[in-house]
Amino acid sequence: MSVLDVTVFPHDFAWGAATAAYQIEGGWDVDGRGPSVWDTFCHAKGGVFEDHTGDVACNSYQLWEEDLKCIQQLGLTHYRLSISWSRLLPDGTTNHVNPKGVAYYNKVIDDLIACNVKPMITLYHMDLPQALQDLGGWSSTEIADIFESYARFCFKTFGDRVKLWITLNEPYVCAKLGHEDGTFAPGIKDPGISVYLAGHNMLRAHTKAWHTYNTHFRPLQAGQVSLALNSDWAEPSDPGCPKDAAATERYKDFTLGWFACPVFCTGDYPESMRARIESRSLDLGYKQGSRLPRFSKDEPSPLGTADFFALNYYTSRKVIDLNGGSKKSELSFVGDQGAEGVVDPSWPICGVHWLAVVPDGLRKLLKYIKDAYTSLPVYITENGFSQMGPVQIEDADRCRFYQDTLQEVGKAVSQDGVNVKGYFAWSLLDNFEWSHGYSVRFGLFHVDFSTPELKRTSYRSGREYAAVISKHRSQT
Ligand code: GBH
Repeated sequence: MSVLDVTVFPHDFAWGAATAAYQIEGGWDVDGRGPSVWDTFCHAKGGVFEDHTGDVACNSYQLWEEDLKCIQQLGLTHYRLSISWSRLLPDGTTNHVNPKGVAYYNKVIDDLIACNVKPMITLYHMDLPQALQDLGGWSSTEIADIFESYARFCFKTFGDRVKLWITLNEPYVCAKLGHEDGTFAPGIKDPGISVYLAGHNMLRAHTKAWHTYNTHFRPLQAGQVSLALNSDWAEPSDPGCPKDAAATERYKDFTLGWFACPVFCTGDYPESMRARIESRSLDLGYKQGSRLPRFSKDEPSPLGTADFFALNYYTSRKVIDLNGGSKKSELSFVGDQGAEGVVDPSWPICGVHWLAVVPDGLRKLLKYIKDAYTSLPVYITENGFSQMGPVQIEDADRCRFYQDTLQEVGKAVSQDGVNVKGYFAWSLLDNFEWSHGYSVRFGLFHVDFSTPELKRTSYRSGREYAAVISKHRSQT
């Protein structure tokens, strides 16, 4: 990556890599861990490629020190990991704390700090304790207070050392894939209804956790809290077609705006979501009021409950208007959105089918976030490139991808004036890629899943990322 100009990045730029508990830890039933919805989803079979599970994954529960070596080889300044809620609190509530879970995350955090690496901790990355799913999960009103207690416990236990917190990872994915499409745990297929309820309760949960931090912990701990939002960049399929242009705005509202508008703009969902969902509920004869819940005046507003913007960006889409199509009469999220995102045939696909490589989409999205939502600092909390099929340790395509992407981030900083504070590559390691199991590899380090040692080996992209970081750190 020699051509990348690292001088455009601020001196205190966070150079990171990210992982998530269920995708790497394994140890699913050891040392008092309770099951999560992903254990249930995988063990039920049929939902994941070749019935792979996260039972062992990278075994980071036992091999943490191997992960730490990878982190050190990269020279990361920051490492983003998530806590397995049910490892810490086996039934999801603070009635039962698992001391071995506390000890594990204490060791991880202490080791990182001893190596001069700052932890960024995600409280929730898709793995709801099964005991809470049994009570209704994200569809239940009570979940917000239960999440708040969990967050409070984490702030109290780890917040003396952890200064960057993400409450929820990708509420869009959890709500839509988990409660509308049923392709992610908990595997609920309830089109057009549960998706909005789950999203709403996630926003309520995030809001309560942020307020708890703000009131009770920030004065002493002085950290920052946000939630990580995923979004594609989107442009009209036919730029001259007003219907596609309007569909593109709806696509952005239903993806990013759904969560960004309540938190960063108005305290409520985007106007386009309210209008569409309400009028379509009427048209389709849905009788139980609006499917899009309202924020209660008796609870704190989501507005202002983020100290920075955390963005997960992977890909871009061209958007076509769907209003005339078959979705018109269908009660569903996509029907409500009235728009469909498609891959431009000129974009290369890297590995997994949905990942069209569009590095300049990230620059455009960063500018859009600054113009439409907030001038708060932005952390890119995930971005990456996958491989499928035969392993290529000399992953030239991924090297080019990181070089191009970092160049675009540099332009967002130096030319568009976006206050980007950090970049986290997804992922530190090859890991359990949800419904694709181990068939899709996102790591900077290869993991040999065929032997129990689960040996980690740097890809060439890992070595090149390390070189970029070292060059930047030596200049500042
Ligand atoms: C992230 O989601 C996750 O946070 C992370 O855990 C994951 O490993 C990583 O991406 C790589 O996938 O199959 O057509 O329904 C990224 C956002 C949104 C991308 C849902 C895949 C599914 C497209 N994801 N999308 S499809």
